[in-house]
Amino acid sequence: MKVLILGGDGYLGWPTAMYLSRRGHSVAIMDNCLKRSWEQEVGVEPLFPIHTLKERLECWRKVSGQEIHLFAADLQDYSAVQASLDDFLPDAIVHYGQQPSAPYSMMDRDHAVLTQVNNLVSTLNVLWAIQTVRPSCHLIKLGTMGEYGTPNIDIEEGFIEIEHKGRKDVLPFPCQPGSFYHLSKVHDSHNIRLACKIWKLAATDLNQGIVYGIETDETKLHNCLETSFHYDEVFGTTLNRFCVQAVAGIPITVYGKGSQKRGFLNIRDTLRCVELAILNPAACGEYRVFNQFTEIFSVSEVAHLVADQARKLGLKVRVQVAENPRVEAEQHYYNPTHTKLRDLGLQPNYLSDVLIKDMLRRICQAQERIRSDIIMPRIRWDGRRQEAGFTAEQGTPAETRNVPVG
Ligand code: USQ
Repeated sequence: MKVLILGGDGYLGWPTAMYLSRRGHSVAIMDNCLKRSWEQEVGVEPLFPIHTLKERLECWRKVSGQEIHLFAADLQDYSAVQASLDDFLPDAIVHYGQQPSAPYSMMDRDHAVLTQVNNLVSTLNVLWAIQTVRPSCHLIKLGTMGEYGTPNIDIEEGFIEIEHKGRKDVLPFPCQPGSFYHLSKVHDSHNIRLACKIWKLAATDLNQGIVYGIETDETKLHNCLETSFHYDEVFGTTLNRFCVQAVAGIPITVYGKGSQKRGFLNIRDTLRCVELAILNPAACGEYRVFNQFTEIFSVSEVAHLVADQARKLGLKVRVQVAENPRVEAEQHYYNPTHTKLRDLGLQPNYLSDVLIKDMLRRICQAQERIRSDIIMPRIRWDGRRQEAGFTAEQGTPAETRNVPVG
């Protein structure tokens, strides 16, 4: 199949491109490396050095013998999007090409606006380009479990049957997202659903949980193929951040009570879920939603799972409750359905002690690159300035960092 990956330079987009290329699909990437400029803007960088996209593609050609074509285009540039689709004529588009960070979207007005304009315009451009150039193309859009928020009822996969005043209907599941980033994904979902209805497009919205992991079978083939693993407060997410904190000797930052529950999945399962969606496309005119995660943990459970394994490696580690920079429910009911990808054949790679230990060992190899100044949270959801301060202590200086044994 011909698959176009939007945002193919990112943490998930790049491994997905290689994974599909290795399985015989004809793969192209569209990316203008905007994410790298956002990283520079906020002064952060991935833990492992990341090569330029051109170098990555060249390395992939040498290592695998496969070609991944690059469209170096901005998704906000409609004529470039349309021209790329016209040139490549994809059977499926996997859309990761968005501003992916909730904290970034909450920094201030400008970042909230940038996030929503960038994310909404990119998706609208993709929808219009599909409708104009390639209406048979299946859109696979990365949404988020954060679209639903944390309601006091079970979360369904996209839709819920409601009985109201004696009448019944199946309606989109109510969304109560907690950041301008998560809200951008809700707006996207509405736009995609409308496009499927009026233009008979086919789309799958993958409402993904928190992804963890450093490696896939393809990133391991050469150090030039590694993916951009973040641990900073802006682009890093829970489990990945906690592993780096454990190695750096910085107390693991559990925000608030730590009873916030979320769906998690291994980066390898993200690739498999996307593949399953591609191989089992939505029908013409169908908008469907899959909840894409494999396990539920509270933030505090994740912190302790990481701390236990870190201690077994001889690392000195402490789990510390930090003042919560976010405005979110810290104690809540959470029982989302997630059967559709399992029904298509997903066999999850569950979080294991071995996997956490492997992550910690791998991070230890890059210990000297860990910057403790980019870990502690400064972006507040309540709009107050960062000077208001947080109670968790700052990281230890480099010379007193953790030294692993074994
Ligand atoms: N948290 C901590 N300590 C930290 C970082 C986060 O306790 O050092 C807590 C947060 O307060 C929150 C939870 O962990 O309750 C999740 O935060 P996160 O930063 O791991 O993830 P989030 O900002 O929600 O967003 C991430 C991805 C996003 C994806 C989403 C799935 O960046 O792209 O859509 O996870 S979900 O969380 O299910 O909405």
